[in-house]
Amino acid sequence: MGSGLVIRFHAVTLFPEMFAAVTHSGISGRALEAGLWSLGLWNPRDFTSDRYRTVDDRPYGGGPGMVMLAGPLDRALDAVKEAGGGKVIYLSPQGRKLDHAKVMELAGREATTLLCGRYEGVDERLIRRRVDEELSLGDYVLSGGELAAMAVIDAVVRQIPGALGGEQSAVEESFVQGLLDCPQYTRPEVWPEGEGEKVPAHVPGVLMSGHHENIRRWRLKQALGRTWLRRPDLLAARKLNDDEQSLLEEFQRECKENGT
Ligand code: 4GX
Repeated sequence: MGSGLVIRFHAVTLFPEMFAAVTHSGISGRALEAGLWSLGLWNPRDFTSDRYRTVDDRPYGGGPGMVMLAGPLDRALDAVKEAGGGKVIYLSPQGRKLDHAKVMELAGREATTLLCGRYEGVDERLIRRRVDEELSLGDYVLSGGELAAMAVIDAVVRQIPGALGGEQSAVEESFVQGLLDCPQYTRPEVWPEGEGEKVPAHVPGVLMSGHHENIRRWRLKQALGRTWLRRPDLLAARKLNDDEQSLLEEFQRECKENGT
């Protein structure tokens, strides 16, 4: 019986070795070792039968670059389907932009297949027949879908209960609350230290006070203020309670007073 919390990812990719970045390092690497998720890697080159193991060809109509052949990808996706691959997501700038809500949706699925394109993309007929969803990391061009697929994996895996160690919790993070994070500080308390001309900066006093309620309110105020300054679109999409509203107004008043 599955606990419902193990997520099976599959990636169809010409560069399976790139995925070591998520399987061998950091939070996702540890979560893989702990059995919280798995990754199946499928190379379309292994689904060719010609002597050159051809996976691409020149675009009809001319133009620069190469297009990935439908055939090898189709056979690779048949094999993934046989292994219970779930919905097929194609990473491309033509897709809907990935956001926290989509990450949570994927975290609720048992299996997801990530199709990684290289070159100028994939034959459109393969996309029409085999792709359920197209997702983009953002409005810029990567050299392939692999880095985008790994970003998806990383963002989803950290939502699996137990993936974040210790006291860390995915529900306390930025975007869950619909706000940017507050500033963070660590040692030393004054920095830089002993470098003559440079004016040293202090850690905000409230963080040194040990007054937990004041610290909580300062952090919330900073989060609200930074979201207002840098991502007004996020703030417009979020309701503020009375407490939050007055903290934001405090922040805005302080901005005016010190001219920032
Ligand atoms: N968010 N890339 C896809 C191949 C390609 C080229 C043209 C369709 C049309 C990307 C992104 C991204 C690079 C992945 C081009 N596909 N993926 N690849 N931005 O830039 O996800």
